[in-house]
Amino acid sequence: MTSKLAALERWVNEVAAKTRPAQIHWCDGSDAEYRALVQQMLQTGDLIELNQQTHPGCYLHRSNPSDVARVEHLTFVCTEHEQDAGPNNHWMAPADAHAKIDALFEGSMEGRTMYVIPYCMGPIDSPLSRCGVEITDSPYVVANMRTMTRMGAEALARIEREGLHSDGVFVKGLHSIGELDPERRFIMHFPEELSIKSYGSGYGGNALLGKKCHALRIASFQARREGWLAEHMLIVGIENPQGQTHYIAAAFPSACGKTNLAMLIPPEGYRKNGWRVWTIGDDICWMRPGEDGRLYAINPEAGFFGVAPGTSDSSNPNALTSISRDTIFTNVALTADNQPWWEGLPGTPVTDWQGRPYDPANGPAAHPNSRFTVSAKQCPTWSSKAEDAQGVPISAIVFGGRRPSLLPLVIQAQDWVHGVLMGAAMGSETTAAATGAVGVLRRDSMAMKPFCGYHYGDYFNHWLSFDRPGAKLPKIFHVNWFRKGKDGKFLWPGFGENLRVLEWMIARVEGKVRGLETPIGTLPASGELKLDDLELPRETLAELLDVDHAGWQAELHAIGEYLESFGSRLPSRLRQEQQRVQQALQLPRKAANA
Ligand code: GTP
Ligand code: SPV
Ligand code: MN
Repeated sequence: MTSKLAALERWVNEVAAKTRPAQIHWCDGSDAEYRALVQQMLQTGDLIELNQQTHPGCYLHRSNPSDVARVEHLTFVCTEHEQDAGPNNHWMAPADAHAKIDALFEGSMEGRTMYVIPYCMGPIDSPLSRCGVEITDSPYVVANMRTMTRMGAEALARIEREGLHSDGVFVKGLHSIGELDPERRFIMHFPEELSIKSYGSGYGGNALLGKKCHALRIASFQARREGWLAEHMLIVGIENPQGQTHYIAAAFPSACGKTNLAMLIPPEGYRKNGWRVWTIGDDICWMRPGEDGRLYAINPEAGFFGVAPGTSDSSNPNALTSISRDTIFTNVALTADNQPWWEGLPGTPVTDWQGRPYDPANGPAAHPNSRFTVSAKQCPTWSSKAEDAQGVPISAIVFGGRRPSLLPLVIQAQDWVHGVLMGAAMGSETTAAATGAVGVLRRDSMAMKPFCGYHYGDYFNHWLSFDRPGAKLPKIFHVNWFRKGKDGKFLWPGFGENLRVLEWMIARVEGKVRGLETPIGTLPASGELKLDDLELPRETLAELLDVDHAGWQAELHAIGEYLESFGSRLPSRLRQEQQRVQQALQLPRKAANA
């Protein structure tokens, strides 16, 4: 198979001339193709068969130990003008970037197969979806892209249809694992050309180009031009006992709880009363205003590339059920009978993620950023609305991060502008999802620090622009599941219990509870959070909902300094909002939460 689309055919030929593969394979996305790829990877050792009795269709991939996470310091946004990439991105001039990475691609596929992967991000028939083609020399990437996107013949047909009768564009992504040498590794984005070049890594977001590279960095750039939003958000549907469903989109930084919230299982009392939770997406959300003024969202992905450690029957049974068959595991440990294992599961590891006999002296058995790749359809709470071409209407947008102190369990923004400030001000402790130090507090506006494909100042402005006549915007909230007590333990039980907080948000959206107004936003008033059957001491709740004025004054000051780092592109409306909250904090305190 080749393509009817001359532009695609030409690009594939150009890449082949440079990389000189032994052969070219156009991926059709069929089962037969997947089976053949798996067989081949079992032979080369790229995949290891897991216990087929307990885990049918499951395989383990061990990546190079120097290639286990995204590499932000090697990730570049290459716009014509440096200013357009912003201080939030590493920048290189497009000509220099092309020259640098093209030199690496020279002959890089010699002796290998070059795979051409047409894919669609979002339902094939959705006007919100966008297509791309990834060229790669990694069969592991092909197998993962097949699960994570709508890949193959149908996507190619859409690309050809769009290309033939308009100036329909597809995103061009070129990837080679190269030598897997960290010294010869770059992830380059050319948003103005709608193209990506990635060399030297075979891992997750560095290599599955449909995910962070396309669906966030390139898409955020496209979205700004076209009037929509591409966000690092889960999408979840909360159905109340009356059968009404509210859809919530939530932005948490990497490894801060998106997959878990998207697959939440209600506490027992809620289940008995008829509450249900529906999963639409766990990582990426594309939203645009519909004719009725509401924001409609799709999940551009078709699968989950989820964090394995911590996934257990008590934290996330839906994920555990999803990954009991037909799953690719990356960098997990093994038990004596060849089952996948990670910290948080029962049982005992005997082989660590690098294939060595397990020895606690070498650190955790599973890599902290070990992952599973699984089709979303295998999730017991997968919503049929996830395939809806129009998307789902969003009632609430939630921001949140790992904040051991200060940030209360939940706050509601007083309006859209205040909500944009809350998102812009987000901070979180870093995690193992990217290389570098873990547990360091950094600002991560809208959880997009590693993923916004343009200047954050312009991005904040784009967010503000949705507040216009006729818009029926979602309410905006900020949550913190990670507040710690003096003993260093989490104060809030989290996971399924988070539904209690979502219920309060929905009550606010529906105007059913009054809340308690404070200078930093609206918090649950006494008795509004339903805590039945939860043994949460009164003092703990008080601590979770406390507003420490002195601490917040310092926080607002730090937020102000952070915003100034975006210089003249910082919308003045956002600066004014920061000043408004800062001044509100200086007024004498109103009556405290009784
Ligand atoms: P990416 O896929 O990297 O974008 O991560 P994610 O945001 O989907 O994070 P995920 O849901 O995989 O959670 C990451 C880690 O946070 C896991 O170790 C979870 O156990 C932990 N976690 C998730 N939700 C909660 C919560 O409500 N409370 C606490 N304490 N930990 C949580
Ligand atoms: C993240 O780091 O936010 C992930 C994993 O979802 S990766 O696909 O590697 O970006
Ligand atoms: Mn993510």
